[in-house]
Amino acid sequence: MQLGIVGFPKTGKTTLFNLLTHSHEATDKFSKSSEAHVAICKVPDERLEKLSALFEPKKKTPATVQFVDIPGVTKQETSADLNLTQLKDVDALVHVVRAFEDEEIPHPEGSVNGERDLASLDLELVFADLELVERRIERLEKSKKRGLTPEEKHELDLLVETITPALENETPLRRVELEEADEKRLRGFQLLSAKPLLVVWNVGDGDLGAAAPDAGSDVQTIVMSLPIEEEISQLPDDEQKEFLGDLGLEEPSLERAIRASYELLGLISFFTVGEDECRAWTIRRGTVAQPAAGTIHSDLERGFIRAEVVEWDTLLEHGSEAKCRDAGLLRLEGKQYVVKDGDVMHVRFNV
Ligand SMILES: Nc1nc2c(ncn2[C@@H]2O[C@H](COP(=O)(O)OP(=O)(O)O)[C@@H](O)[C@H]2O)c(=O)[nH]1
Ligand SMILES: [Mg+2]
Repeated sequence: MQLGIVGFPKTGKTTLFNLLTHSHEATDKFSKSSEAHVAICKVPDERLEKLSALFEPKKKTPATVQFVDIPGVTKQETSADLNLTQLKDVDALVHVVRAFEDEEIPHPEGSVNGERDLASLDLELVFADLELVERRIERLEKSKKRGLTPEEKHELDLLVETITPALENETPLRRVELEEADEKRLRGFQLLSAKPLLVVWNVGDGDLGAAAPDAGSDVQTIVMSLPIEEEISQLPDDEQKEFLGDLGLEEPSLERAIRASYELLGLISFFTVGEDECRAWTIRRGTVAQPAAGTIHSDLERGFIRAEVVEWDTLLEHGSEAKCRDAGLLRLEGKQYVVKDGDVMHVRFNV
């Protein structure tokens, strides 16, 4: 699963990308890089830390997500240049908005105004979608001569009656409520304004307490200062705590942003534990036990018999799976069990 980091030039996208993925791509005051970067980010998870402290495994493996650092959007470009291909392929967007003042770093619009930038990126996404939708409508209209399939008819109605008016009204599609069948129909188009959105509001270091703007109930917003996050990440653990305390923060905002990204993608984690490895596995919320077992290994899915399941904190409290079993707290679940965030699973299988 991939998140695309988007925004105007010099808002801190590459800085954020480097922090998230421990990369060292060049950030720049003046020049503009046109290359996209892709890298993996470990998802911090206190539950995995605590389980690992109990089992002391040889290996500890966190969940990961991928981030793509997409070169900045510039206003002069038409929407066709909005790195569409790169944007289309990501599952969600992280919009880095510049809210920090710094005379040394020019802003393409000549002034710092986060609300304006927030709205104008949304508009770029909407225009790009409108273009795509119009092309699709044209094609379907042409096909009318040969006769449309019922599915094509549904699609045309949806595009003409619901989607086009919303986009013409400058409403991002993530804000439009659709029935599930229609949502599925749209998914194939990978429309940009329909993708889940996280806003990173990059403030000056004195403004950490500032309220983020209301970007709409459909959008999550995290206020942070990237230079401060950089500083935090370079400190040893104990000093980190103290520094965070001084700033009035409970944890690095970066960690909150990663978890928010994971949630944005609709992902949850279940765990496997043991002396060899404690590991977080990623599934979509709502996944049942058999395919969930398949993320560990295809044999486990194919030969699935049942799963022994216990919540991570129950396991921690009782100290071992055996003790949970004795206490009647280890549940036997079948193929159709909907796996929950934080479940520890042991899959019984036979191939
Ligand atoms: N003063 C200040 N400078 C920042 C902040 N965030 C990023 N920068 C600087 O802005 C410049 C552009 O950052 P970069 O991450 O390359 O932006 P991108 O063009 O969006 O990828 C770099 O010189 C960064 O060090 C910030 O919060 N405050
Ligand atoms: Mg960059």
